[in-house]
Amino acid sequence: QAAYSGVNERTFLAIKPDGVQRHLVGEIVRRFERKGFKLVAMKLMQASEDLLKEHYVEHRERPFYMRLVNYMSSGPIVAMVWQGLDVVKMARAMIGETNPADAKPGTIRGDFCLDVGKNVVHGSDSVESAQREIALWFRKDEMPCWEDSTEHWIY
Ligand code: ABT
Ligand code: MG
Repeated sequence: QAAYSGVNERTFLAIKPDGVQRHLVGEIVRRFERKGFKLVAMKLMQASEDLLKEHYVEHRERPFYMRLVNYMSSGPIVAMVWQGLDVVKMARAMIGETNPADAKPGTIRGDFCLDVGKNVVHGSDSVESAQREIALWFRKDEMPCWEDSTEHWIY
């Protein structure tokens, strides 16, 4: 797995089943596009229980682990990879706090949800998590190469 940094930093984002059901896909994708990040990969998929258990392996001892896996497998997810300067940290800032009650207005969770157990979107919490999650969710041939011609206006 290549190490990405600087303007090539990558993160894994996912629109959770509630986000898809509530027709928030366009709204969420739009925010990351307008910010200036580059879309590297995207697929609508039904995640398997095994994949979700692995994705949330850090929480396996927590009481909410199986509820979380069930929720995440309750409908299709939009799995995505986005790229750009500090994208891991900036995407987390755009997503907002885990608990929507603490998420500031203007963030995705601050604007679109109420419940910590249905918080619309996932973002990797570190560059290391991002690398692990991208490798878990995407094959290399699902990330086509393309030049973003606006990049010289962004950096
Ligand atoms: P994710 O982006 O889904 O990983 O959320 P985030 O990193 O903001 O928060 P963490 B701590 O990783 O929570 C993962 C999911 O677990 C849910 N959760 C968390 C609970 O339901 N109860 C809790 O007490 C905690 C700490 C919220 C997250 N997913 N959802 N929805
Ligand atoms: Mg997390």
